[in-house]
Amino acid sequence: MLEASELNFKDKMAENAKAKGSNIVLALDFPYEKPENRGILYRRAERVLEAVHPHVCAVKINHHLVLPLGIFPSVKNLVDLAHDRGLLAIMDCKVNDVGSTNQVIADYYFASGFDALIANPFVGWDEGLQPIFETARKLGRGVILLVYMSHKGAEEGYGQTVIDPEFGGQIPQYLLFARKALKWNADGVVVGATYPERIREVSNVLNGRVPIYSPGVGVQGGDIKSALESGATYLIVGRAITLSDNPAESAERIKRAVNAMVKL
Ligand code: NUP
Repeated sequence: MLEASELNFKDKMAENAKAKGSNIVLALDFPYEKPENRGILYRRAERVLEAVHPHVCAVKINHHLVLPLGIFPSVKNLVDLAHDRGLLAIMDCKVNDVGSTNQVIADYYFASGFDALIANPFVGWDEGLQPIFETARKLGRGVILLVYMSHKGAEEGYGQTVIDPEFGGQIPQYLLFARKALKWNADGVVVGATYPERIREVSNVLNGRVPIYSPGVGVQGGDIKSALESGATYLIVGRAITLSDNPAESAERIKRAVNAMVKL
């Protein structure tokens, strides 16, 4: 039976960022490895997590590790390690299906200890994301919504112009998603650091009530300063740390750069 927690995920993240002096979420991503090299991949992930944990407030795991390693026991062990080192753990599974399937996805990931899941608001509330929001609430876990992704094609979906169902007229899809994040009481939204102007627009809608997680700095071309100045709360950073020759040093350098610009 899963235990409910006192603080909600949003508040836990804010406290953790302050306590760790870092708003960086480590994306624990590595290139493809053949199935027979699963052990090497696991040990590499463990090593990077051990080295980098002093410089980040959370770790984000996705298919890069879940597909080759499986959640039980390997990914769960990494989540336990993250918790032991004082980090929160986010599963970037981009929940995107009908409610009954979303429920099973959430049950497995929450059972393996993840503190929050990332979900795609395109599937809507009724028979979509409602069940996972309800489960997350019961357990004190979080749901973070994709609002504008960091890649080039993001505009084709998140940037579509749609009819505003409440007020009429035209509105970009991502601003409707930002409104949904408020209405659904999401614990965060994802907006790519590669689109600082979108971060600013979303931030104006959210008005500090929902934190913005921003991936895409470094390898994808996003800039730390413009993401932060536009309103990003947390930076999600993967390859600039995980693939560097010295992950701890790279994470520390990014943390220092961030801390010179924002007060946590
Ligand atoms: O819009 C998004 N962009 C993005 O890169 C939403 C995401 N969840 N991500 C994830 O963030 C991506 O899957 C990867 O795990 C991480 C960014 O990694 P990197 O570009 O810093 O290596």
